[in-house]
Amino acid sequence: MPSFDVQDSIAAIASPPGPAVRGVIRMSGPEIRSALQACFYGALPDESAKRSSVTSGWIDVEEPLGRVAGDLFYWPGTASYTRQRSAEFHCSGSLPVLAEVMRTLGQFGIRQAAPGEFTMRAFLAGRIDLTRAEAVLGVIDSQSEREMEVALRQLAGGLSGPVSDLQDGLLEVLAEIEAGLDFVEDDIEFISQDAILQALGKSQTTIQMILQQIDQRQISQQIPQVVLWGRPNAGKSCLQNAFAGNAKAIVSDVAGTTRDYLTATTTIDGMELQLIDTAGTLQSTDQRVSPIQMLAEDQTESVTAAADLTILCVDGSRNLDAWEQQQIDEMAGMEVPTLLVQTKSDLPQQWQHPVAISISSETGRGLEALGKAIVGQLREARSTASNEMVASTAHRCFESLETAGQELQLACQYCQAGQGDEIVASVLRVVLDHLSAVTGKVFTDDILDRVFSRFCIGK
Ligand SMILES: Nc1nc2c(ncn2[C@@H]2O[C@H](COP(=O)(O)OP(=O)(O)OP(=O)(O)O)[C@@H](O)[C@H]2O)c(=O)[nH]1
Ligand SMILES: [Mg+2]
Repeated sequence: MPSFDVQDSIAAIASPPGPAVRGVIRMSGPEIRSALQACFYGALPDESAKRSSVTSGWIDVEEPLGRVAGDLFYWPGTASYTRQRSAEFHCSGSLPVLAEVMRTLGQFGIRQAAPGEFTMRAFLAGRIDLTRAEAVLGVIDSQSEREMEVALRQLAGGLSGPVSDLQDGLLEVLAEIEAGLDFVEDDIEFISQDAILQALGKSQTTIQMILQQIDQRQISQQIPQVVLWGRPNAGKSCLQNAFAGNAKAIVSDVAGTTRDYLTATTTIDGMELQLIDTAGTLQSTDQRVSPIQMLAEDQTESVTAAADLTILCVDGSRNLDAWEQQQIDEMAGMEVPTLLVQTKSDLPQQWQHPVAISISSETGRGLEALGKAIVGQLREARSTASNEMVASTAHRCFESLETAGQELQLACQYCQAGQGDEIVASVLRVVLDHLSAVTGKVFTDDILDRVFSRFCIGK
C-alpha cells in the first residue's frame, strides 16, 4: 500500500529482479543528501546546481563487503521525476550487494519505498496526471508489443489532452455564467443562452466520443482476429496449419472438410493473433445446401463480421467462379479490411489479380510476404483507432465520464427550460468535478491506493 507521506525519504532497488551486471538503487526525498553525505565517498554535486550530474565513488557498508563502488546520479532541486531531491546509485547487480546498500541507507533514515511510490510522488507533485501514472504502470506491465504501444501512447498524452480541453471549455462557460450572476442586477448578459447551449452540446459530443472509444478499446484489447474464408477446397485449412504450425485443422481434397470454425493462436512478426479457419462457402452455386452446411456458413458469416481482418482464399490452380469474382470485385467496399490470397502457387496458375498475394502452403512460398501484409494491415487499423488506453484507466474513467455526461445533459435541460443561470452553474461545477477525477485533479486516498498499489517497488 503506498504511503501518502511525501516528506520522508525513500529508496528502492529499481533494477529488475534476477541476475544482472548493473543494479540501480533509486532514492527520493529531502533527507537523501544528508544520508549520502554520511555514507557516500565521492564528490557530492553542489546542491545549487541546476542540472543532474554523475559522480563515481563508493558507499560504505558493513563487513565483509566493506564498500560498494558505483556511480551516483544526483538531481539536486526539483528537476527530478518526483520533483524532490533524487538520486540513483548504479553499482553491481548482485542482490546481496544491493540489499547491503539499502540497509546502510536505512541506517541513515531512508526507508524502503512502497510499490509505485516514486510515480505517486511524481503525480502528487503535478509532474504527471493519473492517466499518465496508469500508463507508466501499463508500460511496466505490458505483456506484448501491442499493450506496450497502447501504454506508451497514453503516456504521451492519450486521454489527458481531450479531457483537459473539455475542462477548459466548460470552465470558460462557467466563468462567463458566474460573471453574469454578479451583474444580474445591471442586466448585463455575458453569455447568451444559445451560446451556453452550443458549448454544452459540443462538450457532450466529446464525452460521448471518449466513452465510445473506451468501449471500442475493450473490444480491440482482445488479440486481433484474422478470418480465413473462401470456397471449399481453396486451401484455407492448409494455410492456417502453415502459420500455426501444429497441423490442427483437418485438410483433405474433399470439398467441405471444415464444418466448424477452428481458431489457432500464432505470432507473426512479433504480433500475437488468432487465425480462424472457417467452413468454405457454397452459397449460390450449389442449390443443394444441407442444413449443416447452412449452419456452418452462418457461423462463417458471423466470425467474419467480428474479425479485425479477413483473408479471402481463392484457389489459383483453377478458374475463378462467379461468386469468387463478385467477392473480389466487392473487396474494397467490405466493412472488415480484406486481403486476397491466391493459393496453391506451386501448381499451374489459372488467373491473375494485381492485389492478390500468391502463396503455397505446400512449399511455404509467399507466406512471409503474407505475414507482413497481415501484420501491416492490423497495425494500420490499430493506429487509426486512436485513444486506446490502459485497461485500468478505461475502467476507472468510464464511470466518471458517464456521470459527467449525464450531469451535462441535466445542465442542458435546465438551460433550455430557462431555470436560471445559478442552477446551470451549480450543475456545471459537478460536471467539472467528475472530469477532474479522470485526470486526477480531484482525487481521494482510495483512488490513489487503487492506482499505485499495483505498481512494483522501485517505480
Ligand atoms: N499443391 C497444393 N495443394 C494444396 C495447397 N494448399 C492446399 N492444398 C490442397 O488442397 C486441398 C484442400 O485444402 P484444405 O486446406 O483442406 O482446403 P479448405 O479451404 O480448408 O477446404 P474446406 O475445409 O473444404 O472448406 C487439400 O487436398 C490440400 O492438400 C498448396 O499450397 N499446394
Ligand atoms: Mg478446411
